[in-house]
Amino acid sequence: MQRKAETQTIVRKKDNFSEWYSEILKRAKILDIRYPVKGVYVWYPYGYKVRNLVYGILRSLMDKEHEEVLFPLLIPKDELMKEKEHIKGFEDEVFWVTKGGSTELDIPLALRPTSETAIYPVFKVWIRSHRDLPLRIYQIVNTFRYETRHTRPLIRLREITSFKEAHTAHATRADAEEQVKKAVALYKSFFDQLAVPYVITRRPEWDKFPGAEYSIAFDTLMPDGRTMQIGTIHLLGESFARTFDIKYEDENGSLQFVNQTCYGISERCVASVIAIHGDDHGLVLPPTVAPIQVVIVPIVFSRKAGISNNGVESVSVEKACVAVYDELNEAGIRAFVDNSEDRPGAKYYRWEMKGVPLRIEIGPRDLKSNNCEFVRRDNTKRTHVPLSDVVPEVKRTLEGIQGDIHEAAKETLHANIYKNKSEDKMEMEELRRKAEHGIVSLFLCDRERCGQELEDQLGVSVLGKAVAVYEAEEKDKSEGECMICSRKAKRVYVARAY
Ligand code: A5A
Ligand code: ZN
Repeated sequence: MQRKAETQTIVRKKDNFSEWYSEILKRAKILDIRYPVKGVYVWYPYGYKVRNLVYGILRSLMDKEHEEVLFPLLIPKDELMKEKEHIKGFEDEVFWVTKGGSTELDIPLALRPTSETAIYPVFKVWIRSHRDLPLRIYQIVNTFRYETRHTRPLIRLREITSFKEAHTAHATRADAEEQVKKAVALYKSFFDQLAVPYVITRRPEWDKFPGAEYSIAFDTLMPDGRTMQIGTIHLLGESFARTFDIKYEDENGSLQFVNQTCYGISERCVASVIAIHGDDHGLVLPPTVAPIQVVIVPIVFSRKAGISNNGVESVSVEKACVAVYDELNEAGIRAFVDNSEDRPGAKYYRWEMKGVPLRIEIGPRDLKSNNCEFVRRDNTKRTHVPLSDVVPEVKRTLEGIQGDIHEAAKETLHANIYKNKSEDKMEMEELRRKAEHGIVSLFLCDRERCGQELEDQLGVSVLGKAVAVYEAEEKDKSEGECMICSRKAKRVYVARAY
């Protein structure tokens, strides 16, 4: 069969995830990786449409309680260097602009690796009184990080093109902590809408955001068994406020430092959608972010026995396709009629690769019985649907697909979390093997030395303690013995991480 031969040319996701991922980005026209700068890539039109739908969801969530702003890309060196902890974490990752033409600049300018040091000097002049608080802003911009580890499209970039960073300022620490919880809820809702499952952890002390009091991270599990951090939320407390002198006058007229938070998401969110849902035929897009939710294919050139390519029939089939398109369009569903000259098989292949959630086929025989055929991208199931029910049936089917791929992804994640019990007395070698397929939950104390040793022995990263406050399923307050030093310890998640 022709179609099979075409699809077989992709390496299987299970066999070589990394190669599969690169192939998909290229064939589904998401990202062109041929740009001649390391860690810097080009969005194709189709990829950019997916990106905009994903960020549209994020924007609409953010806009409820934040205002969008746009700060400059360039940060003067003296501002960037002010916060000691912050710069310690970032100095090796900064790109510098040092010349204007052939003239050395008086003050070198950094390309923002993140925008705390661009935004907070301005917060100092924006914030005067308690009436200016809470202040909640965000921007979606490009940021630059001179990553020295292996760069990867959408995952580890030197130019992050779609960095959503929120920055908030509050009167009290309690208000800031409340904001952290709200941000966690917001990110949950965002990733739920992408059908991307996650674990939420509080990062260990030695691996928090530079300048933060603590950091909370969302991690998802990639098909190769490694975790990827897809978003972080940081309680900054007063550290930046003290450095940048951000004060407000409280109700009694005395000056107080603000309490801050910040939280960020990059195009890793797009990478996670592609990686988690895609299969050996290409992308599988959740309907929420599919640029085309339904592709309508007229079956007029089919060589299937019994279907003639009669001119009259072709015309009425095409008319029926356009009528279905109009109805769907009217109902706010993103539809497309593929009336190109290609064989139906070539069309199927193309739209499967692009991850269109639902295909509707209409041929002369369907028309005679006033039917059409639905074919789901996620499970290839075929159903006959009366033409009069197309709109409600499409809505129902798209919801079904969204729910089913989300459930399947959650199942995969949870099936790959291995909970090690103290009494199991598992050997390190056995745990290391478990960590090759996913996340291991084990007892580890807070000391950095134990964390380092465990990371070395298992070849993993410590993700941190599960955030029990936010995750009903992680009510596990049990204590055990640290795997390394046998002192009292809490559970942490560890995994091989991207
Ligand atoms: N100012 C805060 C929000 C901040 O910068 N946090 S962060 O450093 O943790 O970055 C936020 C998120 O951006 C990370 O959780 C990660 O998902 C993503 N990210 C970080 N470096 C990246 C890179 N080089 N390429 C792609 N995404 C990256
Ligand atoms: Zn220990």
